[in-house]
Amino acid sequence: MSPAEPAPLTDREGYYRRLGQKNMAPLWEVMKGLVPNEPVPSPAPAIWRWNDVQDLVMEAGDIITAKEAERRVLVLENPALAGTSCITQSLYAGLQIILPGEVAASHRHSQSALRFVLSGDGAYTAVDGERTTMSPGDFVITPPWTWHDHGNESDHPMVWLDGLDVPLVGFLDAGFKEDYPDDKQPITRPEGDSLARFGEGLLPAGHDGSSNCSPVFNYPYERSREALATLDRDQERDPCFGVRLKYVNPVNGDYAMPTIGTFLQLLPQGFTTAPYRATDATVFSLIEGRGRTVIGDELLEWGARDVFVVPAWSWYRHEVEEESVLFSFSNRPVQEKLGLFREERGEKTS
Ligand code: 1HN
Repeated sequence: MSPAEPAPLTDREGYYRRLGQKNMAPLWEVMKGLVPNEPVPSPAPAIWRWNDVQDLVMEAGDIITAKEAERRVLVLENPALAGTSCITQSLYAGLQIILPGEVAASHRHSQSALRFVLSGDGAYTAVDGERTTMSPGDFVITPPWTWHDHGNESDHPMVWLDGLDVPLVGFLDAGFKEDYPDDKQPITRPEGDSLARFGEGLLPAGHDGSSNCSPVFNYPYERSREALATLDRDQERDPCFGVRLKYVNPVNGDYAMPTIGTFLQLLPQGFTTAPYRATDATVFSLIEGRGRTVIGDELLEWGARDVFVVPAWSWYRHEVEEESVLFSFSNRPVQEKLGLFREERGEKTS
């Protein structure tokens, strides 16, 4: 047999077995899967409609206390990633419910977390010594390794969307967690302190600290909604995004958190976005409006408080029935910093 001829298959199998015994494997059998020509996303498009899940979310309040659960959350698990607690390959999402009088005890972890309030008014999150009272549409962050607890001193349940980089941190084997000795951490600054210091287009004179997380930890919907409405008046709408704003760290203009990028966008009534795809699988949540998103040949109809996910590198467009405001998050900051992020715009279809 000349050296150029491939070995018979049976010989290969025996060879592969002997490789396996030495913890080795032939790259040529797996290389196409390891290095695809373009992303082959494993998550599927999926939607959790508020009307479908609201009763189950409320029922969780009868099933377990916030104290026993530590966090009473229903994980939004991508149907193509069953059993992994992932909504995308790198992100976790869940719906958290906190009932009147409850406290979700203070802890901290390496994972970054965001809340986007869907329903209820008046519960609070405390982050590193300051409380913020939350309302629907508010975007709240919990930077890595900051103490945080939640409480509800209002007289109705509050539900919010949690987004965390749990799968990413797990992949890196870099996660730590610690419980605070008491349920509530001590409050050392008055409510509104960080917004006054950092959230008014001003910085404390002499401020020279820089951090990869925003010192603002609640971006109230009232303000961001008004900004969108003002900008929409001049009708300068991006064909793919309508009017879209990025939540930023006011100290350096970067994303509010290092691993999760967040946006808020307004899509006017009757607007259809131009096709778009990007390497960051994205979770969307509606705070107001009604419409649908077409992802490849899938169609997701959505309304207020629904949550849906668009996989990476999948063409999609939004078609808007009623003026809509969409919150979204993805791992885009990570991809940008690693030089991996790519996006592509298609032709406008209407
Ligand atoms: C967490 O700490 C919270 O603090 C919510 O509210 C959801 C999911 C996984 C891991 C930690 C919270 C979480 C979480």
